Amino acid sequence: MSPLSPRPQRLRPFEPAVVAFGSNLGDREATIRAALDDLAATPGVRLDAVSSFLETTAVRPHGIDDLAPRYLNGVAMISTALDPHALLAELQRIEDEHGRVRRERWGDRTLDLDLIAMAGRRVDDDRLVLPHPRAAERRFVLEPWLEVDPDAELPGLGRVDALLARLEESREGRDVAASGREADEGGVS
Ligand code: A4P
Ligand code: MG
Repeated sequence: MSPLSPRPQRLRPFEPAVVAFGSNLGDREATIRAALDDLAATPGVRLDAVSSFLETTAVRPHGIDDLAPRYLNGVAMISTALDPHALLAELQRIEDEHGRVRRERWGDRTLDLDLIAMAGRRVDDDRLVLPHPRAAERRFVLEPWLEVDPDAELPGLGRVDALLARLEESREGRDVAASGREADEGGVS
């Protein structure tokens, strides 16, 4: 006997997640806009809000690099029925489709999509660390996140407004110590 209706499925509830985006090669704004469209079109993903795009100085493993192409950075709030690893795989697929080449750590890129947090989940394995281990130190993540969610919290680390204030304080301290060196827009890494 053939079933009259589709087989029953257990549907996963949608969970909120935060995706940070960055680009410092090519037509940065066009790439980010196309990537956000791709994200919104991904099955199991809803795009809820997008921050404005910030222009920031590149952060390299050795520090701020004023000579590197500048980034456009921002944050997208999504809801997703995907599990964290499946979502990461979709983010990496979108990066690849927009010409992302992985040559060096923190190297220039057409598109970077990082999963910053997903509800209160903690993950720590070879492929994924959640919350993103460097998010709390990066102004280019915290500032746009706060813009779209003034009550945002980084699981285990506290409110994003407090983390951003702490970052600004330490930055001011560093700027005084460096006696007038221009402030970094890219945060500390
Ligand atoms: N991975 C683990 N956890 C995560 C996560 N939560 N989200 C793994 C995304 N990926 C995660 O990433 C390397 C590996 O991290 C992935 O294979 C994934 O399994 P990648 O995107 O290939 O390389 P990456 O981005 O160069 O490395 P990394 O260490 O993730 O760098 P970040 O922290 O993303 O920093 N300066 C400015 N101004 N703006 C920027 O956006 N971005 C970076 C990259 C450096 N400097 C920047 C900016
Ligand atoms: Mg990345």
